[in-house]
Amino acid sequence: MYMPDIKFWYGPGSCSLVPHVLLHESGLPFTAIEVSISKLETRTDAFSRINPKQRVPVISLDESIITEVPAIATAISHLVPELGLMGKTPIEQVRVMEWLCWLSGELHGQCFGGLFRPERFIDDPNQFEAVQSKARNRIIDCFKTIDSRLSRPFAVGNGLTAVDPYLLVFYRWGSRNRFDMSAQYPAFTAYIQSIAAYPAIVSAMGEDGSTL
Ligand SMILES: N[C@@H](CCC(=O)N[C@@H](CS)C(=O)NCC(=O)O)C(=O)O
Repeated sequence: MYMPDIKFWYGPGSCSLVPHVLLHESGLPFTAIEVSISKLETRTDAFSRINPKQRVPVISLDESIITEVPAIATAISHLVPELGLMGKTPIEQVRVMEWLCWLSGELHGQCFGGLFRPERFIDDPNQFEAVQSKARNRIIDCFKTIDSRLSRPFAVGNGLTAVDPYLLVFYRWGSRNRFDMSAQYPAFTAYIQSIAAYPAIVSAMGEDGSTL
C-alpha cells in the first residue's frame, strides 16, 4: 500500500499528544515539528499558513493538511486499518466517535477552553474569574462522568484507540490545575496509571517531554 510522507506539528503538553501516541502506535515513519504554544509560535505567519486556525495538532499527508484531533486520528487510523485505532467493530467505532465528540467539544472546547482562555467567552477582563469558576465546575462534572464510565485497561474495546491518549491529556491538565484527581476520581486515576505504561504512550510522552 502507498504510504504518504507524514509531517506532524505538535505542542508539548497539549492535546497533540493524541495523534502523537497514534503515530507511534502505527509504527509509520513521521517527521515531528515542535511548536511552542507559550512562545506564541502557533500565531506566527509561517504557522498560520499551515493552519489558519492557529492551533496544534496538525498533520500533513503528502500535501494534504489535516487539523482537529478527531479528523487527524481518523486519518492516521485509515493508514493502519488493521490496528483499529478508531475502534475495531462498528459499535466500537460508534463509541470512539461518541467519546471524541464529547471530549473535543465539551471538555476541551467548552470547559478547559473557559479555564485556559476565558477571553474567548467574554471581552470584559473583570468577568474572566467568573467564566473560569464556571468552567472549573463543568470540568468537575465531566471528570465525574469519565470516572463512572471507564472500562479498563482500554476505554473502548480490547485495544488502544484515540480515546485513551485523549483521556490522558485531560487527566494531566486536571492534575496540573489543582483538581484533586487521585482522591476524587479513583477509577480515572487507576485507568491512567495503567494506560501510562503502554509503549506508544511512553514513547510519545517521552518525545513530547510530558510526565504524568
Ligand atoms: N479543536 C481543536 C483544538 C486544538 C487546540 O485548541 N489546540 C491548542 C493546544 S491543546 C492550541 O493549539 N492552542 C494554541 C493557542 O490557544 O494559542 C482540535 O481538536 O484539534
